Amino acid sequence: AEMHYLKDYRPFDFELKSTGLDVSIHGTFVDVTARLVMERRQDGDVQAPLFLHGEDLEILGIWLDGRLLAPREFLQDGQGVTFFDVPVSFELVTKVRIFPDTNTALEGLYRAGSMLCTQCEAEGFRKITFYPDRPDVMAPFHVRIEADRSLFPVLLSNGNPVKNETLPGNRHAVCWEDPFPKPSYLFALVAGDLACQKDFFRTADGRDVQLAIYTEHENANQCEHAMVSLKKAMTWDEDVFGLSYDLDMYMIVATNDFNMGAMENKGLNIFNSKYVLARPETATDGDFEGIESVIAHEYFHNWTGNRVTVKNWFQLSLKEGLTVFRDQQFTADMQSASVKRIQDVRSLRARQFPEDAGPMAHSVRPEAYLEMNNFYTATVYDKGAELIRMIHTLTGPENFRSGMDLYFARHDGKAVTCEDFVAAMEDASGADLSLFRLWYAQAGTPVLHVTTDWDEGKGRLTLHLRQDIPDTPGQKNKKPMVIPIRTAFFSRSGEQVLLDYRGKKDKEFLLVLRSKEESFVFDGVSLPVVPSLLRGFSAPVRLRIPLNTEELAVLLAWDSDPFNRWEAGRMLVERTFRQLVEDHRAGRSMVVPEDVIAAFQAVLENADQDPALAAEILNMPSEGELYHLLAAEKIAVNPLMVHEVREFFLDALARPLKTLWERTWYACRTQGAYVFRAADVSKRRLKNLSLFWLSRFPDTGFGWVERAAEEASCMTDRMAALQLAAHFHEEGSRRMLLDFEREFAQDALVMDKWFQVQALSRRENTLARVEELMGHPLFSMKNPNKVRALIGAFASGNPFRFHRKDGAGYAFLAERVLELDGLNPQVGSRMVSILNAWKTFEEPWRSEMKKALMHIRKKEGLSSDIREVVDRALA
Ligand code: HT7
Ligand code: ZN
Repeated sequence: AEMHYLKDYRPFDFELKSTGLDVSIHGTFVDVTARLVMERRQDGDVQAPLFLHGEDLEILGIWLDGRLLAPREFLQDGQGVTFFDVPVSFELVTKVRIFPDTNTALEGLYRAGSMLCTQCEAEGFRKITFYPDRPDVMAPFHVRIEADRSLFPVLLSNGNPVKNETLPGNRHAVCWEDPFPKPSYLFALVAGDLACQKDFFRTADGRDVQLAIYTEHENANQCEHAMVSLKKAMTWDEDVFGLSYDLDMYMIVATNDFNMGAMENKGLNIFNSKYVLARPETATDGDFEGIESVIAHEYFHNWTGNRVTVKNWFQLSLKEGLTVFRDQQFTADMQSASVKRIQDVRSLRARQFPEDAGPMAHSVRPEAYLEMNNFYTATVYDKGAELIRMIHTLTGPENFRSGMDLYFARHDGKAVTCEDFVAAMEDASGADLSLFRLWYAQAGTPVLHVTTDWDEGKGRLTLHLRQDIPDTPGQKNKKPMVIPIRTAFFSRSGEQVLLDYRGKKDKEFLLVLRSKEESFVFDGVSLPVVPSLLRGFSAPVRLRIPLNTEELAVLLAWDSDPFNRWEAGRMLVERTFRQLVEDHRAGRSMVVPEDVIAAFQAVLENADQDPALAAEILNMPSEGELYHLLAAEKIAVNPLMVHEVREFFLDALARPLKTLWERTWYACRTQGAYVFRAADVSKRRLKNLSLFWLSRFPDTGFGWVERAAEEASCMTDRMAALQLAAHFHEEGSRRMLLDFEREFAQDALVMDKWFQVQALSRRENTLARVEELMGHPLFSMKNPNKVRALIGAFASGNPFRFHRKDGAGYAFLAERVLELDGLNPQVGSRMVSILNAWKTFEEPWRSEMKKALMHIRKKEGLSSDIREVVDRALA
């Protein structure tokens, strides 16, 4: 593999008129015949040779306009095949053999249990056949699949089925036609013995669309929630964006072997079964939420991604940022908007901010990549969604909708760029987004410094704003960005006050910072006020504003923006934590101030007003989140110290609130059958948060966990209790874990949870237990869900036990990464990224992490996926 640069982008010199695929499935191999009708583009390089991508393909024959080519008539290398002499218009037929059974990378065509399925994004189609495997080459597809009828009764591809054939030797074939021209990354094929759940959806203009969810037979009864979610998503996209589905069939296939969450192949989504299968006895509220949002995300791609696709992979955020924004809005409408926003921002800070501050930092529209699979990142997805959200804020909802309409009117059926999207928004809204475009090009999280000046005599308040954008690898001295800042003010007694800004009286303002520094002046401020800035997290920046405990307590209790209530709680916790860290380092005794405790006590006392929000506010930052907090302030992370200080802080907060937590636990017990609905979800969250706090008390803690486990009647409650039990002594958890294992040994997804709770245990011997569990008959390094459940959960979800001072956690991870390098580099690369933050740690952790990275780098023939990450981490 070689580096790819955005600046080198050139359109393809040929036009692909149509693609015909004939896929013949046999015992250990699959033969793929591709029929490509092509024409040289007159506006291109008329001398250019024809290059088709192709990797790991065994050539059986190549025909140009019906003539079998001799091997000297083309040139094959590791990347593909080149033809130096092709006519202006021609038909090229290639026949190749591939081996899905040995494809452990799960990219291209691979075996997943008893079925065969594909994953082509980003550059996997080239492992199926020779092809211009780039998203700006689109064609209508005609696909014929042939296989043994008993082993593979179900044969699926994109579009509509047009023909069935019965063949000799118990074989059969099905033909599929996809009338919408598409790039190769949206191709899909599935063959297997699958159960099918059917339903239908009537579109706004009265067409009936057949909906079908395919699973293994034993899971056929677990698709209802996915089906309901799909219909909700279809309705929502019609209501909110006026977008209807376009084919006669919408199919979803669930597989246990999948590298990511799901894939939006045209008309035939392929899903990690984790995001399809659910019932109350086996799935948690989190699982139900995940399914609803991923089903919606993939469905929304039909317009933002498929009908309008990307010109090249540098534009990935064009479809991903926009589709994440759409799925976020959908979930906000279906569930609780404030909780959704809080959770998304929390995840942005935990995943994207560190990425933006680390060795893999890249802009939302990256400039270069070695391995495209490494750029399916929090930056492209989640920061990309924040950019769309800022455009939404800057233009307003109606203009945003007009911008979307214009975007589709201009670009339907085309492969376009992020710039095309911004231009459509600009043209439809009349807003000037010229400076805003920098967000797509500049990496790094801006720091927004705010100071206030109150002239009591004049009744005038001035906000001084300044932005600093940190240097990132390859980018220095950046230009100021456009930062939309939703702003309001509160009196000390919690009233939102009416102020005068540029002659206009209002209770909320949208301030837009466009330069490095700017001051905003408000009049009519006769009493002291508390500013509430960046409401709803209106820009992905780090806000630095000196508010004292009293002011934060006002916002925590009274802010009319639920997000900023939560944010005030966070600021309070973070400030207290930093103070405790300083005390700890200076050898002073640590004290949690009474007014901090009182502020949180008030939240708990009033929890019944908004249980969902209270649960978010009272859910304290994890150790991992605290590492990031320190790293952002350039304080080297000492995992032992973070653990000790956090435990001290939690104890100090738990003690005075004990009876309140007991009351809350009882008050949140729900009666009746499990229903996945917002009100019940938030009660269960608050109940299980109570249990978390109650479990901390040394003498009574385990009793609470046992009681909760006994009366748990849905998986949400069972997992909450089991996770807490797993932190206790061997005797405490062994019995529960054994019972759980016996009950669910047959259910792969539930067993993932079983592996995960043990990997997340705070017990001292967790690393040894994780190593032991690798030998469990149900564990497999070849299954990404298992790797994530055990190794991923341990290394990224259990920082205290992973970051051992002796480096044993890192050495363990390094060996797993080397193993994955030979099996599944995509998953291996995600695992090794956990070490990217090594420079933010204190010694000896820092050197031990570096040592693990160097050990990995020593391996010869390292995959491009892992090499790119390791090289950048060590650069
Ligand atoms: N667009 C899909 C991305 C995806 C993917 C990328 C690389 C390797 C495997 C993959 N599986 C799915 C998923 C999405 O964003 O909807
Ligand atoms: Zn997506």
